Amino acid sequence: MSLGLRPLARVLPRRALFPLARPGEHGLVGGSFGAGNYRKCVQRWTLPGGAALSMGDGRTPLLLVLLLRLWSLCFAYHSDPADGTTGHLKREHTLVKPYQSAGSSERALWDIIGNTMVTSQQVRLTPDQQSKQGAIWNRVPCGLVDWELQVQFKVHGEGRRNLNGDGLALWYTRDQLKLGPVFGNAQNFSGMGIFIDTYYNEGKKTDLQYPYVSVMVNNGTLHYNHERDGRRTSLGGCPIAIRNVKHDTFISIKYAMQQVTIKVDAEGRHYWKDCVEIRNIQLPTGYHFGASATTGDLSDNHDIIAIKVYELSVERSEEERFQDWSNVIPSAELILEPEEDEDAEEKKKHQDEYEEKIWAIKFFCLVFFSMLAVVVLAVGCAVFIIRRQEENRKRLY
Ligand SMILES: [Ca+2]
Repeated sequence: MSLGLRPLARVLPRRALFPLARPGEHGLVGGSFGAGNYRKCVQRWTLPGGAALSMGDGRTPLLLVLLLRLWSLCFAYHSDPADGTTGHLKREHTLVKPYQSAGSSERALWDIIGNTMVTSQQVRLTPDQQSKQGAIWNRVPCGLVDWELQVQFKVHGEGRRNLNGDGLALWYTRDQLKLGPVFGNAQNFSGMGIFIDTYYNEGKKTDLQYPYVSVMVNNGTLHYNHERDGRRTSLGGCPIAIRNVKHDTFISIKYAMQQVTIKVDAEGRHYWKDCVEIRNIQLPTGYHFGASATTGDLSDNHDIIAIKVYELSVERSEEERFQDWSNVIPSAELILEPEEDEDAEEKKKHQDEYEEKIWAIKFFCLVFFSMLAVVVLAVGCAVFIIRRQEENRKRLY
């Protein structure tokens, strides 16, 4: 058996291979086999760059049998319903070059706020400058029950490694166009945020590698703690090396059958890599997709190159198909650390700061009064000596 570099298209539908073969067009539209399963299966049998393994000429029947067998194994292995069966691009939720759908006109599909700038090459959420924040929001509410959000982006800047910040966030939320401290969006949001955090605020207290992707689902009651990188409210995530790389980064967020599946292509190899899967997440229809970013003392350019949303078709029961999903309250299985712990830590921090200040005041008082005593003593001695000298002088006369 010889291993040659031949495309799988000989035995598989051309349409199915297209997602991997076209740079920048990851997982576009699946055929009857399903985009997700196709992608996984093709990945297992492709080399970097999209070349596939096959077994030479003149043995097509055997080749067919083996490949079909492998194909069936692949399907059996990836039978997770959350992968969906088809994916259809939804143009009303799509943002691509030259971004004619973004702006303030009545026909625009995307609104921009804050320091966001739209050029022909990217939507720059923030420039590489301190204290900036901006966002872009899809005006059209999403009526899809099962969907996939794919975002192509780039994070780059002049700052040295670990001297950059703060990152960007991708959103599926009820409210939009509100600037705030959560990567440029408002606190206590309702919906889901995917944070691509490029600076570790917790410092040495964290064992995570940054930049780090994390997921948060909120019903409006949770508070994102920026100082702790939102660890208390994070549902999971993965590290992702994205900053100052030559190629663009891709992230796929699938929401299907109440499961969120995140995959990333951060190495420029047109290859999805698993990041995290989180089950039992409830999200309603009718929310908005968006992206936001922020900078603080440290900064970066946070650029969105493209946003694409696909409708996923999954097997659902008759009841589910006619269910109204718009009233679902966002929820997830989040095991919160006791609030008191965070408060206690905060109180201890304040107590330590208070004690440090008191000690500094005491030290200052001690030094000041010591010096004052020395001066008074010196003056007293001087006066005493001068008087003695004067008395001696009078006695001599
Ligand atoms: Ca952070």
